[in-house]
Amino acid sequence: MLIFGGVNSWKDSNILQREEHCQQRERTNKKLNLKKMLELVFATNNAHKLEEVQAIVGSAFIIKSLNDIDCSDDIPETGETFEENAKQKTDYLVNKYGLYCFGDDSGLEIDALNGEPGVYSARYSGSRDMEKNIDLVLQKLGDNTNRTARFKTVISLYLNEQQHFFEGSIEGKIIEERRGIDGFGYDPIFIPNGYDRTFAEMTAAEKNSISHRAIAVGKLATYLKTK
Ligand code: ITT
Repeated sequence: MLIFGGVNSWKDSNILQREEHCQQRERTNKKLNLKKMLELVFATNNAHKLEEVQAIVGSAFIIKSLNDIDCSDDIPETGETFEENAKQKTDYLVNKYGLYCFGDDSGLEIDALNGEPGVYSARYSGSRDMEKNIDLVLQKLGDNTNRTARFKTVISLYLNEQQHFFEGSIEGKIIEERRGIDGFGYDPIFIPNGYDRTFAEMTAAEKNSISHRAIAVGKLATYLKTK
């Protein structure tokens, strides 16, 4: 009986050890699950924007693209403001996939064109062809000496059943001819105040340190770090 008792005690301590291992694994899994909450889907099909945002947010957060979740839908953007459009993007992902996510809407507002192209920036000329969109802006501005403009971004975040907005903008001016080959969109014709180079003449790091998106994403990242 003593021997059996001894074996049983040995078995008991083994079971206790295994239980301790299981609890340890559960604690680790819980930590990993908490980390998983920092995986967010960015509702965009624009690879440049995804790169810019990942560079600004850094490695503390895992940003997944629509591609990563096999979403090839053309998410509607029918709002009249950047805020409405950004929210439309996150609403779409929340309703269809139930995912924590963020989406942005950005664009260029030119004072002499009454805020155009604004929410129509991506398809100002009727197509996504940026050569045509820039041509149209330059043609509409003509030799108007009022060249003031700004890029704006509004980010909609859906996290923990709550909706948040983060905004960023950068003032500048529209020049008469394209300059530079980096960046995307209207970068070749936009010079931010305090600089003498267009966004397209800056390195990605330079643009990311001052851009409308950098400001909005910076606010998003600061908020996420509190989570
Ligand atoms: P998604 O909707 O898929 O995210 P998009 O290209 O439509 O990609 P936005 O709605 O945010 O991107 O921006 C609309 C347009 O505004 C974009 O296509 C560009 O032409 C212009 N734009 C936005 N951010 C810009 C930037 O940093 N530099 C130059 N142009 C920009």
